[in-house]
Amino acid sequence: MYAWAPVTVPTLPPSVDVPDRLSLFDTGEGTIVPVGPADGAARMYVCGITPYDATHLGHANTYVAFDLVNRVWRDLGLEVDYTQNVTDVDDPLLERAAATGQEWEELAEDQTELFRSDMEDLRVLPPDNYIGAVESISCVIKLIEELVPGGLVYQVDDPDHPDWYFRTPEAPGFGAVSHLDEARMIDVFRDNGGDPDRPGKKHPLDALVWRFARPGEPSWTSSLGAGRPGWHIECTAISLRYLGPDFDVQGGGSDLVFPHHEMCAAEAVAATGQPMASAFVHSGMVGLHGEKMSKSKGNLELVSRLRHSGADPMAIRLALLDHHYRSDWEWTPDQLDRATERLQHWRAAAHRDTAPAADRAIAEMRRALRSDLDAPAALRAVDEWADSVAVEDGDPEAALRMVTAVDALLGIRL
Ligand code: 5CA
Ligand code: ZN
Repeated sequence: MYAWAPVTVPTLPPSVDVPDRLSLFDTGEGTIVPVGPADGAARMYVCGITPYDATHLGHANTYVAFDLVNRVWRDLGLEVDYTQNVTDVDDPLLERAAATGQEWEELAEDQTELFRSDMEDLRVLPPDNYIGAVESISCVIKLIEELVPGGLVYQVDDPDHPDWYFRTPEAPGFGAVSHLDEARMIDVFRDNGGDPDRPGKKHPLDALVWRFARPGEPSWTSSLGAGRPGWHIECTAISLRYLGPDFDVQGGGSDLVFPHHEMCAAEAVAATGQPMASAFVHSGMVGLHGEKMSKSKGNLELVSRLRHSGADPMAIRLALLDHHYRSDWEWTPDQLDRATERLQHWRAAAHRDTAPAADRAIAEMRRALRSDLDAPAALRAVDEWADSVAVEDGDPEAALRMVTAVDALLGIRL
């Protein structure tokens, strides 16, 4: 499917004394590691939305975090090959459509369109491949078919619905993303759309890969029977098809560490003999009223609602960037007020005729972002520069250099 409008990223002159690679926290390794190649193209997959409700600030925070990864890589001179999926057929979407009487395809299309406009407002760079589950059905079927001869997928012992399952715990390295013990995995799986207690499965952690058609549900014919894909295999198939194995970053919010990313990783290694990705990177959870912001609970603040109430999208983006990407935090409206003031302060400084040299601040921004995406420290470097503009004169070009750097590295238009 089409993504959203491209965003131009200006190029900056190099800085001295800054790291020459991006490092991020890899959930699997439990430590900060260099990510992406030294040159050439970096490959990133980020788990996309399930389009049954509008983009909330939690989603926005996750996509803005990975947008910084994209921008830092580009600033390092790398090409970026970025794929994101849209889970445009899955249980929650079908349930919402059934509850509201809307066609599921129409619900998915409407919400995906709203997501695109939210991403455009926030100046998030579009993925190179924006891929729906529905348009990937043949790719999913092919991947499952490839797993059949090795006995890694089987049909559950249920004559009415002999759904196909993947033998997740058989995959080499299973557990290396989340490091949970089996009892905990089973509990988390149960709470996150899994079915560990289903009779007829060979192991509680086996993952549904092809669900036989049920009355009233959409289905596609295949050698496996008429049905639709399970969730994890969707991202495995799409990432393998568009990025190949062992890509640089598999990303998403920390709610996806287990089961989703662990199970995708297991399917990919079983299918290819290679790891799915070199690093598994997770953004923190944004909460509202003491709980994780979520469509299912309905405790949301929407990007589109803030926009309609007059918020500058750059202030929304700045409010998100003021939190380190790995921290869990709560949204409160005063954060938008603070970000709006900060933006005004930066804009006032950027539009002066002369300004103090920007090179030190730009180097500091790069240093902060390349070191596990420390966006709050990068923002502080811009604050200091903007503060100094009030007291120091200097170079007529400096303000323009800062505007360009804030655009390229932070995606904020001044
Ligand atoms: N379609 C699947 C991924 S394949 C899915 O999880 N969709 S989602 O719409 O529920 O979430 C979309 C993205 O936003 C995921 O990367 C998820 O980890 C992230 N996300 C969801 N809720 C939050 C939250 N409260 N804070 C931060 N990120 C969140
Ligand atoms: Zn996914």
